[in-house]
Amino acid sequence: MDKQLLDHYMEALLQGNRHECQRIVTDLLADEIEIRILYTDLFQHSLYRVGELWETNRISVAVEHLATSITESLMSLVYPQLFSAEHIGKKAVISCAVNEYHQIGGKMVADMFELNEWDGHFLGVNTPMEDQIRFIHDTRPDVVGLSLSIYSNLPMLVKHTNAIRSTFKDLPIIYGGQAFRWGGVEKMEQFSKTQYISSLDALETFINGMSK
Ligand code: B12
Repeated sequence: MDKQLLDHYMEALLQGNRHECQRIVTDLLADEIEIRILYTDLFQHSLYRVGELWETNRISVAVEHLATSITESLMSLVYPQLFSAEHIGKKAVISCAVNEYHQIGGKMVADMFELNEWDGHFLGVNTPMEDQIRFIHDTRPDVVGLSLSIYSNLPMLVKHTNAIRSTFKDLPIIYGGQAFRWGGVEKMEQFSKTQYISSLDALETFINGMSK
C-alpha cells in the first residue's frame, strides 16, 4: 500500500478523525481492494504501529482505545461484501483463548472464512471453555480456530486445546496470533490435527484446501 496513504491514515487514526479514516477505506473498497490486503496492510499495520507508540509511551491508553474502536467500526464497511458471498455449508468456529482480550485478529479470521463461502462464527474474547465446547457440540464445525496475542497465556491455550480434544478427537484446530512471535508453535502442534497459521494469506490457502 502507498506509504503516503498509510501515513495519512495513521495520522487521522491517532487524531480520532473517524470520518477521514472512513473516507480512505470507502475509497479503497470502491477501487476493489482485496479485503485480505485491507485487513493486513492497512488495519493490522496501523494497529501494530499504535502498539509500538503505546508501548513507548508516545500515546496514551485513551488514544490506543480510540484507534482500536475506530478500526473495529471500519471493519463493518466490508460487511456488504462479506454477507453477499455464497455459502457452501462448511463451518468454522473462531474464538480468542481464555484470558485473551484482543479480538480484531480473530474477527478478521472469521471474516476470511465468510469471504471464502464458509460460515465463520466468531465467539469473541475470553469465552468460557465449557460454553465454547457446548457451542461446538451444537454447531458441529469443520474447523475450530483459536487466537492468542499474549504469550504468557500459552498455558491457557494448552488447557483450552485439551478441553476441546477430550470431546472432539478428530476436529481440526488452527492457531494464530502474534503471541507465537515469542514461540509456542511446537507445543501446540504436538496435539493431533492442529496447525499454526501465520498470516491471512496462509489462511486462505488452508481454507481452499478444506473447501474441496
Ligand atoms: C488494541 C490492543 C489491545 C486492546 C484490545 C481490544 C480489542 N478490542 O481487541 C486491549 C486494551 C484490550 C489490550 C490489552 C492488553 N494488551 Co494489547 N494490544 C493492542 C494492540 C495495540 C492492537 C491489537 C490488534 O488488534 N492488532 C491487529 C491484529 C489484526 O493483529 P493480530 O492480532 O496479530 O492478528 C493477525 C494475525 O496475528 C493473525 N491471527 C490472529 N489471531 C488468529 C487466529 C487464527 C486461528 C489464525 C489462523 C490467525 C490469527 O491474523 C490477524 C490478521 O493478519 C497490540 C499491538 C499489536 N502489535 O498488535 C497490543 C498488544 C498485543 N498488547 C499487549 C499487551 C502487553 C496488553 C496487555 C497485557 C496490557 C496491560 N498491561 O494490560 C493487555 C492484555 C489483555 C489480555 N489479557 O488480553 C502487547 C503484547 C506483548 C506480548 N509480549 O505478549 C502488544 C503487542 C502491545 C505491545 N507492543 O506491547 N490490548
